[in-house]
Amino acid sequence: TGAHAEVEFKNVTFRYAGAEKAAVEDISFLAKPGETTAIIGSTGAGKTSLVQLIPRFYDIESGSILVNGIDIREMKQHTLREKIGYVPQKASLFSGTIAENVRFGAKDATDQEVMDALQTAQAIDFVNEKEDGINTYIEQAGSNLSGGQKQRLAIARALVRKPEIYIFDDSFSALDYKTDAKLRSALKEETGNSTIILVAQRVNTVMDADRIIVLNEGKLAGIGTHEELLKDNTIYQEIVES
Ligand code: DUT
Ligand code: MG
Repeated sequence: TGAHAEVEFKNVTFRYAGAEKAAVEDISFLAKPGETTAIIGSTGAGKTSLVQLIPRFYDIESGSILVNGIDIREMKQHTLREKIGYVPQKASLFSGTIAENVRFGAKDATDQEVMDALQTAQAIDFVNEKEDGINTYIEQAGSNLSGGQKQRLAIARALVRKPEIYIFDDSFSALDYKTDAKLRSALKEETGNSTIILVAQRVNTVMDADRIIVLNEGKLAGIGTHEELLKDNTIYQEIVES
């Protein structure tokens, strides 16, 4: 039910201007609505580069990226980006209240919608502990918040937009294991038929994903569930053991 967006990569290769080596090389996969597609790989593997191709921050060199079967190069940028809730690896908050920061994702969101997004993002408890709640002022773009608190506000900012596609680039890395698990389970419950694309470096964060894409030096080293990859993917096994 509702709007949904399937994301398909078909033999996608991407190179930064002037770079000798492709950052993303011949990648194909399908991310389905209502499911979580995780991307794991060591630092520099190309995870951020790959997900930034979806909102078309960069154009690819060859292959194609399709959203609901339509090549994103044939879509209006506005139409494409409206579908996407992108939480960048370095979440940036601005000096202003918590509510203003969350509402940055959707200007006309009501206080209740802001609260609901904070609830799903597992941020409501620390926000409520503050005297001014969602009207608490964020100093100097976040100097009075922890890294994990900032990440959760950035996640709430994406949630309040109710996009068809969520992209979380390492957005759980500063969270403890318990909060990480609670957040992922709340996301599953609250995001309905949206497509979730989740980048991570630790196995715990990707274990329950419907499919895990293993990236290694820009190339696809495997796709499967945790159990499947654990059985026969040496790169994944190395990540698990590290
Ligand atoms: N790269 C550039 N220019 C950029 C960004 C990255 O040349 O503006 C290179 C560095 C690296 C490759 O692209 O060799 C992939 O980088 P990316 O940031 O995509 O890797 P990651 O998997 O997201 O690494 P991390 O886990 O450290 O975020
Ligand atoms: Mg990255």
